[in-house]
Amino acid sequence: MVSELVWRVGDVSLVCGPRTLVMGVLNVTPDSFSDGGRFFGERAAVDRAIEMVDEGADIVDVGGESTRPGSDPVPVAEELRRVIPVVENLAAHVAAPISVDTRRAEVARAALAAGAVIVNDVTAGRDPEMFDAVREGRAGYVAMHMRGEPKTMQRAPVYDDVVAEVTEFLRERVEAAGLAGVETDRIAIDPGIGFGKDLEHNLSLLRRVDTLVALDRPVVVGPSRKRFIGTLLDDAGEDERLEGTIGVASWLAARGAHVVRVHDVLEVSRAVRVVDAIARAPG
Ligand code: HH2
Repeated sequence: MVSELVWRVGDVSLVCGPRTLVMGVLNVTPDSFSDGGRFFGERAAVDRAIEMVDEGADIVDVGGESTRPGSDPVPVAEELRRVIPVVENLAAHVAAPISVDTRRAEVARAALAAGAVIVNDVTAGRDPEMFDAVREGRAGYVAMHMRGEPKTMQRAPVYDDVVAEVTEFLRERVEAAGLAGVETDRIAIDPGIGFGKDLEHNLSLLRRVDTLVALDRPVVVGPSRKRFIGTLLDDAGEDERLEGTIGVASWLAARGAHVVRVHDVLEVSRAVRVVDAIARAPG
């Protein structure tokens, strides 16, 4: 059995625990590592979001800036231009809660005003205004761990004890957001698979995901099509990582993670439904 937590996002209460929730990735960027360019047009983005909800997405996560290793930051005006019309359109057409994947408070504020209810922040609040934006917008919040910056984060990252360090970082970020007035039941945590971590770091964090679950906040994990899966599968390309992604999502479902962030919503939803029936039923 997985303990039940309520994650408040806007006026919605997402029940985390009885089943694994699926966050569908919608990158409205020309350059994201696996789906860049595919959903860049507004119509294509809305169609894909509707499809993802039909496929089982509980949350749709819209991102306008790629944070893949080696990527350059996007000017804020460009990020706003990419994200806000899509969020507005989705808020009108999609029943699932909409999340905005941004590290900028300005983008978060505009997206919340346009109808998003979650801010997914890969920097866990490096923008000094971010916690204020989340509090004022009554948003749900994902605080993710990243070592360094996307441009350079994969240059030989070093930890003494990656699980302990990431856990302590996230614990401290929940506390910092709380001190800034963000209610604790609005905050989720994410170990940031692939963000300043090598293969062994990623595997350790996945192996010990129970350490994060023990922090009593919803745990979000984004393994989808990431490089570590390719590395484990004889350098499989991004379009050859579906089975590996399903494997990781199933592991996470069995170990009590609350939300998996994935591109392949249909396949992963179906896999975690089966795992949940085994791992999360009472008795
Ligand atoms: N991973 C990516 C982006 N945002 N957010 C959370 N909370 N957790 C993650 O693991 C995570 C994330 C990177 O993946 P993707 O969005 O597919 O690629 P890109 O950054 O190139 O757009």
